[in-house]
Amino acid sequence: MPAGRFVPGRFFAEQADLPNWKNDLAPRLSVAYDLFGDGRTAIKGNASKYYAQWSAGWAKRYADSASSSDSRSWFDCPINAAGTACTGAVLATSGDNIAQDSEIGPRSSPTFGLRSDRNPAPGIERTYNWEYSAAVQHQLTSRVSMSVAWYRRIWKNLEVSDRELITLSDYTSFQLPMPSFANDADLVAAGVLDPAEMLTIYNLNSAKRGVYGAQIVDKNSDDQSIYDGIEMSFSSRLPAGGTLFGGWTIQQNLSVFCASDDNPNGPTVSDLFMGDNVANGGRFCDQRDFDVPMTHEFKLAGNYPIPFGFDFGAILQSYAGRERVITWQPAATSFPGGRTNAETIILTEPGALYYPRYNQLDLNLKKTFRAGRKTFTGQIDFFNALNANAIFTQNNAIGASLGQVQAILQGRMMRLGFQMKF
Ligand SMILES: [Ca+2]
Ligand SMILES: [Ca+2]
Repeated sequence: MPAGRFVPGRFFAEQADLPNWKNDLAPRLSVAYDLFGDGRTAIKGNASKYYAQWSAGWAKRYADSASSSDSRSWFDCPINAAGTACTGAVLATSGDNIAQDSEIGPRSSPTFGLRSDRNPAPGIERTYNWEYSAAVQHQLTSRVSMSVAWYRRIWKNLEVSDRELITLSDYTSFQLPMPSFANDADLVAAGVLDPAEMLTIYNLNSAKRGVYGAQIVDKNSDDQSIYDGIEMSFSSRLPAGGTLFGGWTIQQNLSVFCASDDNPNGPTVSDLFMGDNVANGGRFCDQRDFDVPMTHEFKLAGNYPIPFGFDFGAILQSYAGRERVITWQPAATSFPGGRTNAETIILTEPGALYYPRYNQLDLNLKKTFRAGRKTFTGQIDFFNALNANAIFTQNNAIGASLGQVQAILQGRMMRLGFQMKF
């Protein structure tokens, strides 16, 4: 590419084997067996391997050609060295609505236009998971069947970005008291944080400041993400053409993200299940060491024909609230000797705090009628018919906005539908 106004000419050589994943065979094995030979009881088993799905994103992380943006100040006048105001000199180019080079402030980042110093480790393998399941299905009567299923999913070869020039020994610890969370009544009432606790915080030694962003290598690690679930359900055909279905799911996902030695504060990262905040390193990195409860989810759904050709349907769902992870960024002034990096500290233990359980009832009424070869269906739905208002997310960062509600269950909503088939 030829030179532009702000950058010199560019040439990017081919980067081969990015990635070079060989033999990515993903076996899927399933069995089903008719236990008594009468077609009424089936046992099923499954073991399947799934690789992380990537398109161009993986290669893009390491591509030599990178795009970046920069903000420059421009006042249509000769700019001072700091790039904050006019120098006071008035030239013929001042006020001409053209941004001459002498009018543009300095670039804001010394790494502008450069790719990040991040590379894959030689021989890095693709992240995958194994999923196992076992199920029993049984037909109780001619109208009712039930099933019990167990699921387990384990991730392997998880990638960790290692700052190779940074280890835990590059940090110095100090203590700070638990910050005030008195402005969040829910959090106070939950009693999961000890207002008297002294927290150990780590500050990166300032000599390492310059290399914190350098020599980042993505490696396979022993980190784990383990999901277990049990699902019980029944389905039945009611007399007169109705159906009824019910399910109960008990599940738990545990993250074990302890491989990183880059930050003993345990910064937040998304888990591989719901994307909730979990610790990457630090004292909460192994969720198996904490009392993380199983969560329960219930569903009941049915539909039933009622007089005048109407069909009535209802779905009742009950979900456990997601985990609430309270974080804190200690002020720069509280770091002895000056803060090197801003640090986000997770305050709540894994499994300690959850949003409230929420229930949702959806109703619908449907009528189908025919005229000649055409079929018409009219339908009215009420989503969240009870207008429940459960809290989905709150501000979880210590500060003036802690506890502020950010999202709730969508309010009651009616939908009218009409369908014609011909
Ligand atoms: Ca100008
Ligand atoms: Ca490291």
